Amino acid sequence: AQDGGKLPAYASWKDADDLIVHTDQTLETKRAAQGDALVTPSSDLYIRNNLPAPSEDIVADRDAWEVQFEGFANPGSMTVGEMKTLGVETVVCVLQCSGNGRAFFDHETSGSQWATGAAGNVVWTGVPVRVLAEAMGGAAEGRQWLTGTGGEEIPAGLPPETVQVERSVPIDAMERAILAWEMNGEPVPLAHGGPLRLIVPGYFGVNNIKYIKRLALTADQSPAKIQQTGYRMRPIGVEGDPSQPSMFEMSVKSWITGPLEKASAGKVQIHGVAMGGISELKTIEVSTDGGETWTEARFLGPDMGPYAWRPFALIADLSAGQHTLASRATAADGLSQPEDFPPNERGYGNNGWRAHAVDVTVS
Ligand code: MSS
Repeated sequence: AQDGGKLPAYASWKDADDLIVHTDQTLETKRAAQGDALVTPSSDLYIRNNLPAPSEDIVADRDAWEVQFEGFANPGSMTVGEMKTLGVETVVCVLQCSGNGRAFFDHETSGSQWATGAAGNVVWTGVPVRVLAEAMGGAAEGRQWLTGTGGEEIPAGLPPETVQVERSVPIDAMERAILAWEMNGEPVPLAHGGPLRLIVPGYFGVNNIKYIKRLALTADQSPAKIQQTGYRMRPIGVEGDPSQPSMFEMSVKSWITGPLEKASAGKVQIHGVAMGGISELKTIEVSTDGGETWTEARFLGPDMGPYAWRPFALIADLSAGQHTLASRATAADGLSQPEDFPPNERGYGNNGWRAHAVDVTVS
């Protein structure tokens, strides 16, 4: 990773000082930059592309972007302009890559070494998928999956299913999914999937298809590699296969964003962000002694809904010396972050509190 490296052209409008450039396709938000922000500014939000981003041409006339709808009683195509007349809803949710926290595993993993910064809290506005489904007469018979297809050009000579970004999620997710044309109050930037993006609140990043060109209710999961064998939770050394859990629902998680290295002895404000995953957040605790003892911290600011993150803070009295600061969130469903999350082949899903702890020198 290059600190403050050069931003790729399609993301040149971002704040280079707040980002780590892993590759042209993977930019991470610095942990300190995440701070105690309620909403992640678009200029700081991470990027993860499986394929090169499409050309800016696709956002020249946003309302003309057309999506193919299949698997409904009355299927067909619709433009963004037409969708805007059907309904609108805003949802705040955490966008987080399946591999966020990968860098904290002890075993070697392929893929970008994300620490905490492949995640952000984002405001999305668009039409609910259930409203679109109603307009098209509901689901055709026997449909089990909501399948979205990305609008990237498939490089010539490659069989589409090997590279196409196409993901299926269980059809129930349709109740809260939206097709979004706005992000943080502005048209969705190309880098984040404009002109139109599928948002599945509570689900890992990979399921939130950018520049969506087809939305289908299907009987089976997509045949794409990214669905069949990719993004599967599997033991180290084991190949991906469809019987393994797919990276769908996110888990409860939190991390401290400051202080990260140094603090002055006395009263110190320890802050960070916490998310419930698929469930609402209940409590957040902080430890200043590496998990021996825990104190309940306070959420800062409003609750922006069950899929949003919440900044938190605790004022602690810290003596000079080394302190290991950790945070542990508990969701309304009763689940808490585990001390350690099991290592797995691709380094997915890490929400272990110990791995996310920070060693701070107090003087
Ligand atoms: N979409 C599309 N179309 N393409 C691609 O590549 N990726 C994924 C999602 N979606 C893609 C899509 C992923 S994988 C992620 S994380 C996300 O997206 C990210 O986002 P942004 O906006 O941040 O870049 Mo992992 O689980």
